[in-house]
Amino acid sequence: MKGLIIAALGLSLLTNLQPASAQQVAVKEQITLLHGSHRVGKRSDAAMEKWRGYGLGQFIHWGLYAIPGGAWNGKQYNGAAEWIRSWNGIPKSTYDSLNYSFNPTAFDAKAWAKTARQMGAKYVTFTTKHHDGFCLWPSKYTKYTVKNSPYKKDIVKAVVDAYDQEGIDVILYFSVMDWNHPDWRYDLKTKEDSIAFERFKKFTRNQLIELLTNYPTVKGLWFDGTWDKSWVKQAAFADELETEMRKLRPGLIIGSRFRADENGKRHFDSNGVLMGDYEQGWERKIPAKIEDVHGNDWDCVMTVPENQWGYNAAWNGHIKTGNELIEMTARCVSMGGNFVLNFGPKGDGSIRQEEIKLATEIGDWMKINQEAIYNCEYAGYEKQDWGYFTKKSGTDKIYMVVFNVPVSAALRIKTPPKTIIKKAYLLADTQEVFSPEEISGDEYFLHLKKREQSKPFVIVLETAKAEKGNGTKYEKAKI
Ligand code: FHN
Repeated sequence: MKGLIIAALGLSLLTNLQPASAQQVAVKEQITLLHGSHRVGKRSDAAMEKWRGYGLGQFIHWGLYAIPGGAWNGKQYNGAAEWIRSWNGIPKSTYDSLNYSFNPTAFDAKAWAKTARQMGAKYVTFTTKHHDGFCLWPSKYTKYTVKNSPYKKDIVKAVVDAYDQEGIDVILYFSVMDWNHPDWRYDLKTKEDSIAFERFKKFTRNQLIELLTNYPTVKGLWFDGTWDKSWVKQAAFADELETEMRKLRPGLIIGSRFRADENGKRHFDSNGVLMGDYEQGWERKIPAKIEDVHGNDWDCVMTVPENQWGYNAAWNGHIKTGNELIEMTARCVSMGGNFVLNFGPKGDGSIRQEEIKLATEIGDWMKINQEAIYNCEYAGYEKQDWGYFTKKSGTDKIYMVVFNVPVSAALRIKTPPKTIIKKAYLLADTQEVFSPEEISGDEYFLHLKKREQSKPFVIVLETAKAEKGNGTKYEKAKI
């Protein structure tokens, strides 16, 4: 069956005759798709459960673009540093020759992994190949790799080993779009384009199988550069390749950016069902409310400045602070997502001081408050202005991650029906307990003793289900 069938097809004809409630019965009928989503609802296996509990991750964008660091011959490029090759200010061939200067003498994968662990990251997404096509592993299928640079050594292996060692799961970033490959096309307009792209598809498949074979401990693949028409038209091929990869690595986690369905729909198929294991569309933005994630798994990837992923020596605009990034982490977890903070190491392989400082600030906070972030989920509590609720999965333990203390120093809580608060205390100091003051049925104030706070803090609520909540004293208004 082709095309979407809308049950209320004659709706527009009836619009003037029907009341609003009758118009709302318009229901989309499901259509049969050959290459749509393979599943409705969340994955429930151990690998995905673990992914769901990460809370905080690290993204690393590193490649040849780190050498110019956002500038060429003293001129600043206005876009994201990793896109500098697309700038007319540089001849493409000159950029492509940067592999002959790639010799990151300060690269130390173990130091990177230590920084990530100290920050509290539970997973890392690492760029094996960005849009420029340069491979940080010695791929057999192209000469444009680290093997043919002065550095020579396999960087992907060093990163995977170092992060494995620190107990941080690794996800490999892979850009399908490849500016360096002669057979890559943005669109397939001629027969020659199609012939070239067939070769490119084979190349892409070989590289992905190579990555999964060379680095068997990786937990997933993070795809990018999949928006061009050439790739969007490959629904059958990409579907088959996804199946092949999943067969090769059971438990492999793949987000919603890999493939389109046969109607060219990306992220969500023509029936509106998520493609892949989690929604990958939250780039530099966070859902405003729980309804926006439609019950799906998701993660948010975030830059420190506005839009710089690769190293840019001249960060400008607003630079996020440690507290802002902690807030984003809590906000994501409160809506069931993971927060992934990007790092763009320099051309020599070292991590810039600003990023080290942020990692330290986040890590210092996480050391005390991580219980409210790891293995936590949406709590089902009404959102309050002071911050975010998270809930330890599988328990009745609720965390209040407090960022804004009101002048009254009273934090409002509205519990879901039939919930009692048994105990409330500060996570950092369990001796500091609070007695919730009932202000209405199911609504309470927690009165803070100190009003001045320089850091976000966490209050734990030990709750339980009960026939009636604590809040029974207040009679509802009869209106
Ligand atoms: O174009 C890329 C960009 O350089 C960066 O890699 C981000 C990371 O999510 N992804 C693409 C834009 O969506």
